[in-house]
Amino acid sequence: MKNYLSYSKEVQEGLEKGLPIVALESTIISHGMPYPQNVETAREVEQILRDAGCVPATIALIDGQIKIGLSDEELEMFGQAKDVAKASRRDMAYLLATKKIGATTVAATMIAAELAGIELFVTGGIGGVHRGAETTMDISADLEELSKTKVGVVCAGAKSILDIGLTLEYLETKGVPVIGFGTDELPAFYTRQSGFDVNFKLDTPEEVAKVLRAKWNLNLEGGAVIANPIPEEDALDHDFITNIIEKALKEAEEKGIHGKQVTPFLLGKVKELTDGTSLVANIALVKNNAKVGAQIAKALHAAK
Ligand code: PSU
Ligand code: MN
Repeated sequence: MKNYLSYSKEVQEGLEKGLPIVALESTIISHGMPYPQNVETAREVEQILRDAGCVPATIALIDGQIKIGLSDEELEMFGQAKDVAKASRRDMAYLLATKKIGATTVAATMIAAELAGIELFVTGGIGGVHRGAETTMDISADLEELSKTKVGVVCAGAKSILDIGLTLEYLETKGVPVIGFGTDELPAFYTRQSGFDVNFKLDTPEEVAKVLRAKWNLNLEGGAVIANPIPEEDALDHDFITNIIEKALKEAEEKGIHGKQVTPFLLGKVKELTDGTSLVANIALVKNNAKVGAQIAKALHAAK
């Protein structure tokens, strides 16, 4: 195992000093946002974590290695390169064995984080059950991973490009707790409301850390979704974004987009149709998640 893991200098030093480490994904950089905002956001999110006393570990696959922490040049490369594979659980072995470059999804980042002993991961949105999954069977591998890999995932809820109700049903079946950070209602990424309840509302990082610790002390495998709503001032209008998402979904269907292209296509389309306002909201919510995630990581670390 150790043969595949390669730590950045910063993460290595953080481990030696006993600092809390926070995992970050690279698919959001390579496939979730356009250049140069992707790299700018990645850098800012890392800095938010450092300023809060944590060590950022952006995870990616390079040259047969699972990188735990990227250099600035590597971040830039993931932001610019066009040939980066989107790497989920099923892609990892192939990409490592053939030494190709892979940007890790939520699922693959969780796997890498667990291997590296990192308990908390901050991102924007998780994958879920897609609308129409009853015929397409398009269900993100992120959900399965949440059921078996011991990492807490801070996100801004589930986007309504997904079927949020079915996503919650799937998570329930798989035993994955969905925690609302300061909210009873699951946020829907660009908006604070989804019309669906979370399982548990918790108001402080310490409470979240206690629940995660209890889960893992019980040897219950898997992680948890910690849903943190987008700040009020950055949220998009519900009807506006719903309308746009409908258009994006329709276009994806007409074009026959399927498999791993679905989520990147929809994100890109939504950005285009909103004239970039969805990107501004996306950046704001990821940074907000980093602020909350840093506090949870510290509380988890203190309670170890
Ligand atoms: N949602 C976002 N931005 C993203 C993703 C999801 O708002 O970048 C990425 C994450 O890496 C997530 C992946 O793990 O898309 C899910 O892809 P799929 O639906 O193909 O499993
Ligand atoms: Mn899919």
